[in-house]
Amino acid sequence: MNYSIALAGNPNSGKTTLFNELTGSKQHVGNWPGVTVDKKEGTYRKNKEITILDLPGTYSLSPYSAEEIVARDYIVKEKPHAVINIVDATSIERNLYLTLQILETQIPTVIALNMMDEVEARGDIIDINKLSKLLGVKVVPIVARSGRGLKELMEVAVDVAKAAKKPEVLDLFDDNISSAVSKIEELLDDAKAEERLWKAIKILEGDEIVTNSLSEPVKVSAEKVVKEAEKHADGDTEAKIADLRYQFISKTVKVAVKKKNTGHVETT
Ligand code: GDP
Ligand code: K
Ligand code: MG
Repeated sequence: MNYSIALAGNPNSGKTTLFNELTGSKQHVGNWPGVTVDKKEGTYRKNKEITILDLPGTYSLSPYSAEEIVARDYIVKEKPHAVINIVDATSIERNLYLTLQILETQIPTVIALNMMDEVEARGDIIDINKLSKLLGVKVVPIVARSGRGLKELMEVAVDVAKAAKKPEVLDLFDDNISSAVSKIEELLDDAKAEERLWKAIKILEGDEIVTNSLSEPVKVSAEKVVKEAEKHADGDTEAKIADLRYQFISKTVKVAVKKKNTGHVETT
């Protein structure tokens, strides 16, 4: 059985370093923005049946840049068997914003918590089990640059791909947004079951690509739900959803990350 596994993460999280380690290729590693706008493909050195894709680095799956559109189209349309979401462990808070959106796509996912060497050098402590529990997916600590943790990462990624294991749906929205998401999901009965959640959320965020892909009657009904939800979200459901994601991330980091230099848990 052949599996396709996509690497998705923020710019500079170490995607290309990981890609090179896994495939033995020598793609340019560096922090020029846009260096990986084209997705790159290779095969896993230890198992030629596994295709690895290095997606462009993004902070979100909104349709606001070429990188975001390439990454998200690959994830939601071509549907890899699994996504390895590479997270820079030295700035978990910022990186998890993309993570939450990847999880919303319901694609089987494992988190590769990269740069653990830097975390350890700083004396910070990350509770991997807690982080994994709160996010509802497996988290594997790695050092992409030295290869540490990559064997385990690939074992987990292949397991998740084989089992087609969908991530848990996280409880991060308030009643207003949750109920609007459910109502829009019901309207999307033509869409595949696993696509309804992320599409409903994107429609509530005012995503024009998703909204314009709807049939006219569904679009009209969905717009009514959005209007109603806006009334209870200070007129801006997109901002409200962003805010709720940040609140969830903030709580998660507070529970799972202990920074040495501040002497107390991270709060912002
Ligand atoms: P990309 O933008 O996600 O493709 O990230 P790159 O692979 O280009 O890496 C960005 C920077 O992080 C480079 O300087 C890498 O050498 C560095 N890097 C990648 N992985 C690690 C790691 O595990 N530890 C440390 N300390 N640095 C890393
Ligand atoms: K670095
Ligand atoms: Mg890169």
